[in-house]
Amino acid sequence: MPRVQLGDVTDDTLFLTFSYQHNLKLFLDSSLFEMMIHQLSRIQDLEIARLIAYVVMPNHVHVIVTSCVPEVESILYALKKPVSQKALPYLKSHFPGVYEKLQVSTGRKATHRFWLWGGGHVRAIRSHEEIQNQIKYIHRNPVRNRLVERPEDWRWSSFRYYRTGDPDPILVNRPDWI
Ligand code: NI
Repeated sequence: MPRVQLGDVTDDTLFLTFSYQHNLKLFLDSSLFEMMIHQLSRIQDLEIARLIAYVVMPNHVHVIVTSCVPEVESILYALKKPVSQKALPYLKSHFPGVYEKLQVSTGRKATHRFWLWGGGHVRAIRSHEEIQNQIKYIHRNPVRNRLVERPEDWRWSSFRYYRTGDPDPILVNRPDWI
């Protein structure tokens, strides 16, 4: 994972992307999406990071956060670990064929891995303009991937909050200059 130096004004703002094992579409029903959404809201409650925008896609997640901790790894860990702990048993019982595909062998031991190995992609966002562009990028992701026709039709993003102030499913920290 690239090291990101935190500390300057907008340097605390991070664009995080992480994918599921083998880039599979693992978010197969609303329970799985809700596990990720729940964890996004948890990192705010735990004051690990403040959410600015997010989208949960069937095979990856994009999040823009303002970090409240010095280590990016802590944010990623807090977001990913609890989700895989819940999602793996859920996939095992509801989608056993998919669960089987997640098996990886580490040395002699076979295990199942939910997240793509390697931590994901982390980038510091350096300007207001860039934050604005990345928020648009995130919100349009489901449209670009032809999942829905309009960004507001995708339930698992912060778009509706930006458009209407609707805090469901998560209240995010919309910068006041947007
Ligand atoms: Ni994407």
